[in-house]
Amino acid sequence: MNVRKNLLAVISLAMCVFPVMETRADEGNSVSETQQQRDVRMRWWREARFGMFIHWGVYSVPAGVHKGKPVGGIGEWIMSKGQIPILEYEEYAKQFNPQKFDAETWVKLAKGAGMKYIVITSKHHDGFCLWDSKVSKYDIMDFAPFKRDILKELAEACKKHGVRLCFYHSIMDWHHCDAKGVNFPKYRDQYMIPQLKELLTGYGDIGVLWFDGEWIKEWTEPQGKDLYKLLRTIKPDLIINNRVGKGRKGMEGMNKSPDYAGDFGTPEQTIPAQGIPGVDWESCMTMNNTWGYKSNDHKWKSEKDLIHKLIDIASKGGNFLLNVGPTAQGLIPQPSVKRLKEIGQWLDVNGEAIYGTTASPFGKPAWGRYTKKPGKIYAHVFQWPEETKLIVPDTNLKVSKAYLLSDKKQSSLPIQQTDAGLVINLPAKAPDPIASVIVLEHK
Ligand code: FHN
Repeated sequence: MNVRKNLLAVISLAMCVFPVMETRADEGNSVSETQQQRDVRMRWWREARFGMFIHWGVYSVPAGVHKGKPVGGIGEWIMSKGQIPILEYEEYAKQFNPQKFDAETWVKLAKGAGMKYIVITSKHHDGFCLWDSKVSKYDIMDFAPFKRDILKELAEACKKHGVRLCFYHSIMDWHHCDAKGVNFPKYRDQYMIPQLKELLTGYGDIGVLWFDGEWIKEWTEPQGKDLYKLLRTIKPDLIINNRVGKGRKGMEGMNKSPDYAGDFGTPEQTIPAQGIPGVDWESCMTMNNTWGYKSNDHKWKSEKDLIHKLIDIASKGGNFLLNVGPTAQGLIPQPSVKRLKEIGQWLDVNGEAIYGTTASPFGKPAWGRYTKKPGKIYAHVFQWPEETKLIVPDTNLKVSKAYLLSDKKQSSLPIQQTDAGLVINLPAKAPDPIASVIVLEHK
């Protein structure tokens, strides 16, 4: 036992003396762009509106249970919440062998759900890397029995199916011995930045780098700004979230300062009541109560709730990043699959009213939400009015035609302009019990 422990200690020590790659966080040139250039860079992301978040790693092995006892909190925090020492946690890494992982199945599931991009945890707080990192032995090729580069396989499947691949990356690292205290700059320059360069240069056309774990005291806004500049210098069209700096708070200030670190705000497990006017933003959310897989978390949000959340977010001008937490075998849990398929069916019919839309021109009506595109307003009706008349209280709107988006023939619904606004006469029954969309064409 002692021999084994000593060996593990040697391996852990070796983790700290990896080849030195001299890169400083502040070596990048400043990134300046016009509003028009920024709009071009952000375009695909703004149009996408819906993406898949994947939290996957070693934590899916214990799946919320350590030494036979359930550990409280979210699954990917088990190392911290369960106070599992590094060497003991590494044992889980050695068991991470997801034989049922099939990148194409995941990508097809995301695509079928109407998701346009995938953000996967390249490295979460536990420090384990899902790709073949040249500066780490604590990765899927060197430390786990699986010996397949998960990110490479996903990159290929995403390319094949036209889904944009993006990487989540944790600045905080519970495994690396330099990631804390005075040695942090060494971890940053010789480990974290070289790893980010690997991710940006070896895995195709990466859409977003999605940072997290930025709250540690070692990480500061100036470092975030420097890192932002460096990454945009390597890949000018890259989109980076606000957690590259300390931007999680005060998101209203984003996009207003030219050198603010980050391109979009990241409300978590919440939808801002009024959106975040003037700021690009994306709400990330779990389908149950955990990000990383937990065998004992069965508190699933309903399909209806998730579809309403997607519409609510789009009506406020945001994106929805909806999470799945695959198992240690590499399977996306069945309750997630079921929900994704149903969302996909709704989007098959109503996607026009979500993708490429912008925020509601008339706030939030009692019966549902609005989204819009040039010349069109989409009324998403959650509660079909019993009197079968829908009132759009904007008397100035010159609507030329109203029809149900689910109606392939686009048969006109009778409309009247009244003092109370535009009245649309609806059929007796809602075409969709979750949300029916009425298109209002206007001048
Ligand atoms: O601590 C993480 C958590 O595990 C999860 O990754 C979420 C996703 O946004 N972010 C952090 C908490 O803000």
